[in-house]
Amino acid sequence: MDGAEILLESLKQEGCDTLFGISGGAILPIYDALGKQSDIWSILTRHEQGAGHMAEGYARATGRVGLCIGTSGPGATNLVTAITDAFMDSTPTVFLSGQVASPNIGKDAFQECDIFGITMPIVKHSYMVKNTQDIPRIVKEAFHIARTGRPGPVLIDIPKDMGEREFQGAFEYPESVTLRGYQPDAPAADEQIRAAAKLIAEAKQPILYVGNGVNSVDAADELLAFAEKINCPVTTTLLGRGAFPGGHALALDMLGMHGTAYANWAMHESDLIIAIGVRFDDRVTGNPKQWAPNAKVIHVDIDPAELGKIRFAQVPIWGDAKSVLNQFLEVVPAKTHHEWNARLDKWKADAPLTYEKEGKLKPQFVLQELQKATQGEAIMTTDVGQHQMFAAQYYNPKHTRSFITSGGLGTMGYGYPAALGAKVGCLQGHRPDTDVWCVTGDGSFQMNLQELATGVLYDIPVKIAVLNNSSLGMVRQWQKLFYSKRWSGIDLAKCPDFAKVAEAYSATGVTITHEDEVADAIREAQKNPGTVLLNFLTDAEADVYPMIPGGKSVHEMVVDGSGNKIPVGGWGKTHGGNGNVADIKEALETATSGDYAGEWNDDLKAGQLKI
Ligand SMILES: Cc1ncc(C[n+]2csc(CCOP(=O)(O)OP(=O)(O)O)c2C)c(N)n1
Repeated sequence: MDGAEILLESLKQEGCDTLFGISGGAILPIYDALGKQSDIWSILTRHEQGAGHMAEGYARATGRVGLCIGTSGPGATNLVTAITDAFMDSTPTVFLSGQVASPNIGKDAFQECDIFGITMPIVKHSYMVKNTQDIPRIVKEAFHIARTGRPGPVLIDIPKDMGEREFQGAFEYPESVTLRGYQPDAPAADEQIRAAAKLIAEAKQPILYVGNGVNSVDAADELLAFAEKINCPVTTTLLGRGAFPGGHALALDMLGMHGTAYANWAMHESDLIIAIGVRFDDRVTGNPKQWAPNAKVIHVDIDPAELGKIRFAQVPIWGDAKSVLNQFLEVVPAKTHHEWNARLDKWKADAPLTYEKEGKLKPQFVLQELQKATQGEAIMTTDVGQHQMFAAQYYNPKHTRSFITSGGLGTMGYGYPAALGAKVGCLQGHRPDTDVWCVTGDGSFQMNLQELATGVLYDIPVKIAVLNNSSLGMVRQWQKLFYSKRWSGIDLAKCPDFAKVAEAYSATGVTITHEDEVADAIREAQKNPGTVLLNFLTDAEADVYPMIPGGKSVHEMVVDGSGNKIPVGGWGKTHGGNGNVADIKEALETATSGDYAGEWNDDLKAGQLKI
């Protein structure tokens, strides 16, 4: 066998069924071997970044390790965004990069670049193959590292001659891995579990704050059982969507910058935060000094570096969410919190998500219709921007691994390739018959729309909803709120006609301008067996609310941009106010003075921003 055949045999031993990538000079030996086999589905993408996000989407939807390949030099550097994205969102992935032949390394050879060095800060681990016979061990270790502990990307850089060189010995794939100093799955200490149980028993206003760590170990069932056992409300991060069923009586939905008012208020009022698989991200905490001031913290995380990183935890627990939740279920007695939950129910009723209904087609309305049509059964991927936040707010995935978005890096161009990867995972039998929708913006979609060719060529039927507001909407919203509407670099009015673009790639494209066309368009797309792009021409003035400005606290939350809904009798009361408009205006005035002066725009100061 030559090195390339050894590599493919090793990948098969790992159970790989799909690889996304683009060929090139240095990786030719591996593509040559790929062409001679049919066990691994080799999907040729149109850009290496697309391939990387497909591997991520595949991994996030299935829980398996996503596999991606690119050639040396520009092929490898095109992978860098996807590798960073996988690193930030702890997505189990292996990236194979071609490298120039060993004798040429360090000589500025054609398409040489030090991808090993470039990616050093953004991988969980990396390898450069120096001996063909090392390939099975390297592959075994790479997959083990990618999927265990806090998952993440692993790079294997393969010089061209390593793929070509013959190896005379018998192929042997290691059965197990032992890596000195790497013991990622230590069981949580019993004393910590007992200490947590004590805090839970004492708490009167607890809240479960859960994130990707729950989805990534498929611990949604355990979370549901535990939340119900201790009668504790649950709020999820952006990447935690799907970890807890939307619509459940204990669901507070997403928290943070664009989270629900009731989730943020509940967090502020809580006396105990049970944080599971979350990292107290700044989009959640805003100003960490003012965040949840009265709460003790139990923090469960598979990565000990996260414990106490942002917020001191009275009980830090090093362990994976599934095992720790099972330990909690054994040890923690059942409880009720009637008074606390009744208060939260009132807040939910007083301050639901809402939006201005008048005028042009609203993106929120499209999401509501998508929710109705799919019943939360579909996998939804998103890009980055306002549409991402609307999707997180209005789409309630029924299942774990069903809301796939770029959270940490916030990568525009992620959504459609990630959707293709997720759908490939479904087609490969890991989640058969699951529909995949990509909700994207007109800016984001243009960053990787070339992958329509991949979707159509390989018959990967993803449905795409472009919420087309002819602008970089999220940037526009910030310029509206914080830069006195000095529009700069946001106008996408010269967008192509996306429906025609879809047709140019032999997909189906439809443009929708009115509310009454939305439901039918979605239904038709669901019935269509191929790739469908729905180009929704939406209102550019529809902004994302609630909003807690970056670095600020819940006191500065703008509840509703439309002026339709003020949380009367709501949270303001608990803070000595009367919960009415004046109360909220006062909060906004605080936001425009002192430390915050100059950050809110003139409209807001003049009281013209409707609240
Ligand atoms: C690759 C990349 N470049 C720039 C940004 C900064 N950014 C964040 S949101 C956004 C606008 C997104 O516009 P669009 O995709 O049209 O979505 P919308 O906000 O209009 O829904 C930009 C430019 C980013 N997140 N990613």
